[in-house]
Amino acid sequence: MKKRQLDWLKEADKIGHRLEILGHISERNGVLDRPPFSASIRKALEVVGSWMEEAGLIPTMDAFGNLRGAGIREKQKPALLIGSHLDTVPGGGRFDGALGIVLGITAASILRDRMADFPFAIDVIAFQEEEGVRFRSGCLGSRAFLGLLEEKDWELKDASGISVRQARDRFSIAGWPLKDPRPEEIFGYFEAHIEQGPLLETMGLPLGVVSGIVAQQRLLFRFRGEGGHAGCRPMKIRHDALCAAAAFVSFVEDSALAEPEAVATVGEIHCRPGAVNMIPHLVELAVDIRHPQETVLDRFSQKLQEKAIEISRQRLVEVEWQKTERFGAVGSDPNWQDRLSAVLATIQGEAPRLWSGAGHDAAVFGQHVPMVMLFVRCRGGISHDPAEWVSRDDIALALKAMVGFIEGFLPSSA
Ligand code: HGY
Ligand code: MN
Ligand code: MN
Repeated sequence: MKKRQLDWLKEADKIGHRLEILGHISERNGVLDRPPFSASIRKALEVVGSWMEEAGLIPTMDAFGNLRGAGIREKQKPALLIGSHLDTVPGGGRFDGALGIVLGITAASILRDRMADFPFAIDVIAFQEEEGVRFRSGCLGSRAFLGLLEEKDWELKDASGISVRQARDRFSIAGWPLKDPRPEEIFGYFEAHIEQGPLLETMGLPLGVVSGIVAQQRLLFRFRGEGGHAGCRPMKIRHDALCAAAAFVSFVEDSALAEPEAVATVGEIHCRPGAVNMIPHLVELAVDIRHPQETVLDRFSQKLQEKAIEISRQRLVEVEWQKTERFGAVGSDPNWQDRLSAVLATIQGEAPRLWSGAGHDAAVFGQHVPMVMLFVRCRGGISHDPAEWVSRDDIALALKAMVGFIEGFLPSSA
């Protein structure tokens, strides 16, 4: 079948327009905030579902609330899954997650009249939950898709005490059949995503091949001390939960600075009762730690837990914690890395291979099926911020790379 002459920049404009639309579908005006199982993600799924239909994909929702646009299949072929996530962090950018979904839909549309030539069908998936903000554990959507969620995951609760299961049970979308993904053969998983770091920009290159995704853990710590009047309680007899937590947070930072390639963040903290003239009696904080090697990360995690006990003993406060997430490091499929590198070499002359410090749904798939990610340069390496931005030219090149990667599986005769 003759290849259509493509105006990549025109396709990039359409993609940019769609990302603009999704960038305004949010729980709040003026800030992009699209949590899982929310009214805004329902709206976004409906919009993405209509784009899937325009591209000739058949949208279905699985029992978790992921939206799968199934490509045409003459006979039972495995599916090449192209996906990313539709949820966002609060105050995030419009490219994180959505770019990979809209690129996938566009690539499926471009290749739709050549589907018979491929050894697979092309399905595009929008995962309901990846960020791990609402329930403090990420990639719930892709883990559910692969049937990997455990009871403890379904029981994870958000800040208002709603569990994953309750949130899912209250969420449905009319119009699309609800069905669990059949344990059919998956040919592999491909995800295009912004780099969310500065490396490609520093190299002056638009695209990169992801060689692997770091190991990560998330832990929720609770320090319980004694409350009291800010004016009448002598310092010497206080058991201030926030001062204990502050000592712990400094230790987290110092430990990460001392451990090459480790990163650690305390991005969420809640202090009770939270009044200026009341001594804090309860502090809850969420810790995110990452490292390319799982064994190093486990040691690092153990060190933090031991420090929490030491601080609790010194300050006579109680401490408890729970591990809400634990991901091992995942390497991309070597052959798929080579395939994608060959495509990038034709587009930009070289194919840098980068480790991803960010977690992705690709890390879930990479433990079970061939997987590779395409990184796309983002201005200043900024992400998880409204200033997140990708140029029209780089979107065009990312689309070209995605289509080129998929076409690489065509029998040479086609
Ligand atoms: O946290 C992460 O790495 C991803 O953005 N969910
Ligand atoms: Mn992301
Ligand atoms: Mn993100």
